[in-house]
Amino acid sequence: MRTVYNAQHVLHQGKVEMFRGELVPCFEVPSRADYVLAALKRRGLGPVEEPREPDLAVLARVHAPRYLEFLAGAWDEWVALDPANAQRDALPSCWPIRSFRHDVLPASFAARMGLFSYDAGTPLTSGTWAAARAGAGCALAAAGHVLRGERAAFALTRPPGHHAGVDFFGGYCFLNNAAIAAQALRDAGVERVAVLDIDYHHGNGTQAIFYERADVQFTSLHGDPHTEYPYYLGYADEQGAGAGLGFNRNLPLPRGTGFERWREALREALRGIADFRPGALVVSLGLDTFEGDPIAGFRLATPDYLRIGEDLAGAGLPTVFVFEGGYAVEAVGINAVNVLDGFMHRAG
Ligand code: SP5
Ligand code: ZN
Repeated sequence: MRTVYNAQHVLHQGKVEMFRGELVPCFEVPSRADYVLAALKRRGLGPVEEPREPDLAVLARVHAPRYLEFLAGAWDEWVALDPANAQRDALPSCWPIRSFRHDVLPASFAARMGLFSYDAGTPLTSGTWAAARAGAGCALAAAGHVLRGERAAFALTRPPGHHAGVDFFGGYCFLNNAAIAAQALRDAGVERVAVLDIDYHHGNGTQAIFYERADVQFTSLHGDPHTEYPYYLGYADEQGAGAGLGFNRNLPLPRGTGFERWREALREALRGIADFRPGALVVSLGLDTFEGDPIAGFRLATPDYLRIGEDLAGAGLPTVFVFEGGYAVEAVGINAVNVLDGFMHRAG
């Protein structure tokens, strides 16, 4: 399997995120991608390439132009507020929730940070835009390989993407790489695309992007939002709306879920995907389902990821894997590569 690697990921290095009233060191660190790359090479999984920069017009197939413009200029605006800001991450602290206006674009940078985000855990840094944009390019290039007939391809990038919506960042995500890949497959003529999200956290951004569409089906296996981040989306009764009714499926599982039960949910998800008869599959590949993950609560073990890859290959679909979460950094590489390795074994 070919890997499209975002060498620019290191440009995004958040220092701190808000947690229980304190700024704590970021969980989403550059070494995550380094561990995956090292494990890929050790396993000899296939060629690793770096893509070219994507056009902004392609990103605008998923994201709002005013959001992309904001991201592109945000760091310069932040530093213009105070030169000392060059040493600090930008974090939002004020949000326009119910009863506030969303149509007005405020002049204040702090106000726009809040307008375009939903949590205080997602620092915007000097290299965030460059890293995120190059990462979207990886997702597009991986989709391109699959369109040209490859069985599967892997977009290895950070920051992750599945929490980012049409016009908001959050959950360590800025551009929704999986959604951008799915839209690229649609734009190239694949009539129906399935997105399967197996990160521990519900893919609220991806769900929201496709919620009213029948051409992209979204299925997610995740920690029950009653207790788990992102809390406000990911419940089983969210089935899509309008033309998209019936094309969204959430399978929340309780904190503490082990592999046997998780795998039953995966198989249930795969049955729903088969019924949709998609031409391609995009997998949001989070590895924070691992028992050793510091911010999540499932109990999957390293060998289980081989079985996941095998089950995914059993769907028989051209597949784009997109790297998402996974914060037990020393295990994230082996676990990710186990999925891909299991997939290729079963795919033959
Ligand atoms: C892509 C992805 O996996 N994003 C996840 C974002 C989660 N951010 C909120 C983290 C809440 C952390 N709770 C920590 C418990 C530590 N003991
Ligand atoms: Zn996650």
